[in-house]
Formats: sequence, C-alpha cells, structure tokens
Amino acid sequence: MKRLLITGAGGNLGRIARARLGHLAEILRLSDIAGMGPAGPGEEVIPCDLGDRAAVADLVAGCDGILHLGGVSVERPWDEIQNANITGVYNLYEAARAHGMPRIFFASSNHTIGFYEQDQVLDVTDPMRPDGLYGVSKCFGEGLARLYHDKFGQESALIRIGSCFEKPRDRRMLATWMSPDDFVRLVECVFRVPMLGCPVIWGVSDNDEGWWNTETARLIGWRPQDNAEDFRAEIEAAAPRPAPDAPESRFQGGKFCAEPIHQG
Ligand code: NAI
Ligand code: 15L
Repeated sequence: MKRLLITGAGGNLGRIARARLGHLAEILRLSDIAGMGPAGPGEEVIPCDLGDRAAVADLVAGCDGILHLGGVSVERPWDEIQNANITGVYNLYEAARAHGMPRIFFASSNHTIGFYEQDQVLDVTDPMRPDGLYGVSKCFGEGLARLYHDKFGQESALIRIGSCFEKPRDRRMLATWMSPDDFVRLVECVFRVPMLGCPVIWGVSDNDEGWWNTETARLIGWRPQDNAEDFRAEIEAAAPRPAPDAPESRFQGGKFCAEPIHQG
C-alpha cells in the first residue's frame, strides 16, 4: 500500500511497528501525542490528539490502512479514557468513512473479558465482561467497528491483545503473552489478507497455557509461533506464586479486576 497510518507510534507497540513494519507501505505516517522523534526515510510524523475531530480527519486523509494502537492503555480516570478511547475511536472511524474506508487494525484488549475466571475457555462470541473503564472503552471500540462494518462495509480486525511485551512478566502472562515477533506477523496478515471483514481475534502466542479458543486466527492465515512456556522457569523463580484467591490468580484480567474507578 502507499501509506499506512500508525497511531500510538510513540508507545510500546507503536515503536515495534515503526521499527519492523516499514515494508508494508511506501510511507509510514506516524502519530501520537507523545514524542516520536524526527521522521526517518519513508516516514511522516504528525502529532495529533485522537480527541480532536478535525485533526484526526486530516490525519487519516490519504491513508490506505490504519494500525490503530493509540489511546489510553491502562485503567485511568474517565475523562482521559473518554477522550482517547471513546471520542478518539469515533473520530477515527468517522475519518475513515470520509476518506475511502482504509482497513483498520483495532488494538482491543483482553480487558473486554477480564472478569471471566481463569478456569474458563472463551470463544470470541462469549459475552463481554470488562474489568474496568478501560475494558469498557475497548468494548465500545469493538462495537463501533462492528457498526461501521455492518452499516458501511468498513473492514476492521478486532484484536484482543493479551500481554505484548518482550517477555512474559508474571505467571498470568504465561497464558496471555503475545511475543513481539507474533505481533509483527499478525499485523502483516491483517493487511495482506484479501478479504478481512470484521473478525475478533485473540492476540496471543502459541502458549501451552491458555484461556482462549484461537481458531479465528486462521481466518487471516495467522499462525503464532512463540510460546510463553519457554519463560516458565524464569518466572517461577522470580516471585512466589500469588494466593489462589488473589485477582491475578483468579481472573483473566488479573490485577485490573482489583483497580478502583479512578477519579480525575
Ligand atoms: P502504550 O500506552 O505504550 O501506547 C499508547 C500510545 O497512545 C501512547 O504513546 C500514548 O501517548 C498514545 N495516546 C494516548 N492518548 C492519546 C490521545 N488522546 N491521542 C493520541 N495518542 C494518544 O500502549 P501499548 O502497549 O503500545 O498498546 C498499544 C495499544 O494496544 C493500546 O491501544 C492498548 O490499549 C492495546 N493493548 C496493548 C496490550 C499490550 O500488552 N501492550 C494489551 C492489550 C491491548
Ligand atoms: C492491556 O490491555 C494493557 O494495555 C497492557 O499494558 C497490559 O496490561 C495487558 O493488557 C495485560 O493484560 O497484561
């Protein structure tokens, strides 16, 4: 494609995408409210608050695909979540509708279902059980993406990311981890598959331990290859096992389930 927009380009996954996905487009258009440094060859750097409707419309104009990673990525006060993850996602989808409906990778989260217990295996069709305002905002994003698909034909991949870090950081992530390499391969599949539609896909590696039925990954030809089990000994040696009734042992969303409703 000619131009791929990466929102959240200054963040954890945005930096990985910038470094490793330049081959997907002639130009990477990088955007964030955080610092991104100067544009390199084949890059455009455009700071933009997702909550600014006119700026988001300009940002999306001329783009052939959108890797939407930008937004509040943890539990925070409502006003912050509302600006970036509610108004911001609406602004993005309206901008896409006005500018040729470029395909969207929507970074959803396991926190859409965080209150399921860890002994349950979920399908993407199971009812959402968000574990906080952040999780609710990702439920909203998935709902908006589906509305724009059903009403207008907008294609989106709704990727419920588990925990994407260089390595799993605790016992829960032995089940929720997605490696950066699998993330890169996932983004490639989303933008290369001829027909996408609007599937929900668990963003998780091929971990021995797992709570999610990952068969929808096959719809886009994505085969995760890494396995958090490789890090089990390291994780188990690093810290004692949490109590069985602690949120990180009990719920799929882990500690997010014990977060308060943060006030501004
Ligand atoms: P991050 O917090 O490192 O990056 C998000 C970026 O969005 C930040 O650079 C931030 O400045 C930017 N941002 C926040 N508010 C904004 C606004 N109003 N306008 C424009 N930009 C704004 O998060 P990370 O880890 O890179 O995650 C990327 C996406 O994937 C997020 O949407 C997150 O919710 C989602 N996700 C990530 C997971 C992970 O394990 N890394 C797990 C599940 C979901
Ligand atoms: C998320 O949705 C967050 O963005 C990320 O920072 C991690 O906390 C991840 O979920 C997780 O559940 O481990």
